Amino acid sequence: MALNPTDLFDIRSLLSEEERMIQDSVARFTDEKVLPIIGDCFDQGRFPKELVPEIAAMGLLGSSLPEKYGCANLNAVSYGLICQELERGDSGIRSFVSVQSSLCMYPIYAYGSEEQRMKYLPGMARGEIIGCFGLTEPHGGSDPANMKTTAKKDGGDWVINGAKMWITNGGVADIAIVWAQTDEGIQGFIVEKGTKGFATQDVHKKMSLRASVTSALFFDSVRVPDSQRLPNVKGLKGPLGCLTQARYGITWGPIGAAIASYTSALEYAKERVLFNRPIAATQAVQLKLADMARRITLAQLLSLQLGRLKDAGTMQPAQVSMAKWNNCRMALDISREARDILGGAGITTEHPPIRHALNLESVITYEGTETVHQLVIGREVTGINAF
Ligand code: TGC
Ligand code: FAD
Repeated sequence: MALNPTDLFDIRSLLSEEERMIQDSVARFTDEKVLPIIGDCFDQGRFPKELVPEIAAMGLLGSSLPEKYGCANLNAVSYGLICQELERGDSGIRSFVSVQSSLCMYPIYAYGSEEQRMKYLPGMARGEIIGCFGLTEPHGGSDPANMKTTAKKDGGDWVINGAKMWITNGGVADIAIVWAQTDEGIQGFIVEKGTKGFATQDVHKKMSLRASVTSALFFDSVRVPDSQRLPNVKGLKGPLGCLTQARYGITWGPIGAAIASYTSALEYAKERVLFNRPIAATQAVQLKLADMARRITLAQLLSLQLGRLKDAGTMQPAQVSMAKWNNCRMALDISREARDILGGAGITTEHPPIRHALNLESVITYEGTETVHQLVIGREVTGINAF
């Protein structure tokens, strides 16, 4: 029996019935709702906000959190499959879900008070409250310990000053999770849209993640009550703990982008006839396609094992770094190579590879650049910090 070209090792057989069902329903959503519009959204630089209610209704926001907060309580592998199928559509759609789930709902759940959880999480699960996560600052995102944004205690309030840069969802968000330096170390604050002194400005001229909103956030003596501070974490481990959640999902997402690019190149190569034969019949093109299939298979196995470790409660941040590095690099290389197989046709958004390749330039940079993750692995294996 012929093997499935996008699942050569029958990795689907390693999934539970429920995991397969979730993957299929998100795949259907991507095929029916995302793919028909996403090329135009990318061309127009438009985030398709109209998809948010359906994404929420499917239980994809905060999907790993408990039902008590209106969430689906799914396991880590299911969250990974959700990311994979959404990013088969576009990295921007997966980014929206990653930020809402892992970077905004997760810190409220993990570090927030019960009042904060009840106030925000059910509305966020319904997609009625959109969040953004402000960690990166204009002077350098790789070294967040060196943050300049401050929060000073003033009576029962906190006064926040500073700026954040490259913030996904910033301009469409109703709340921002903002990380600021305090006298007691880095702490997180929930700042609501409309709070005096809080402004956002969208980034334009992007050549990547064009179907996603990216913004700068400005804080000019923004006053918030202590009840908006996340009470249960202090120090860099707070935001880094959120990044571990989001990076985990990002190990899966690019597999979807790679599958979309590889499938597009495979179909094209079988139909494109040059020198009296389809280019798929040439050794040069077969080598490229075989290499794509090999790298996708390895990435699938890496993320699935990572998910099983996460579900077992034993996943380590360095393992996430290795998978984020490997899978982003794999997807970026494959989407560029797929673009090449399409020749001139590959340069327009009529075909997905160039859109994915451009998006993946962001995905390989955000949530820790490739170099940052390589240095995390270097530190893990040598015991020497080289940052
Ligand atoms: P370091 O000394 O290593 O650690 C400080 C404290 O944090 C703990 N820790 C972690 N905790 C959880 N998860 C992790 N991955 C952790 N890594 C470290 C660590 O144990 C320590 O705790 P404690 O209790 O001892 O204080 O910190 P460092 O300053 O040496 O930094 C290390 C480095 C470079 C790896 C870190 O700064 C880093 O990861 N930099 C990259 C920053 C980054 O990834 N920014 C992403 C911003 S958000 C984003 O891009 C969203 S895009 C989303 C989308 O649109 O989809
Ligand atoms: P820098 O940190 O200035 O890095 C520049 C270069 O230096 C990189 O090549 C890096 O690998 C290299 N480098 C860094 N350290 C070392 C070292 N020790 N040795 C050798 N080389 C090194 N941030 C948020 O907080 N929230 C968001 O929602 C968010 N969304 C984003 C969306 C998009 C589309 C993009 C592009 C970024 C987003 N980011 C977000 C920011 C992202 O996390 C940062 O861009 C990233 O962490 C890198 O920071 P930087 O851009 O300042 O680059």
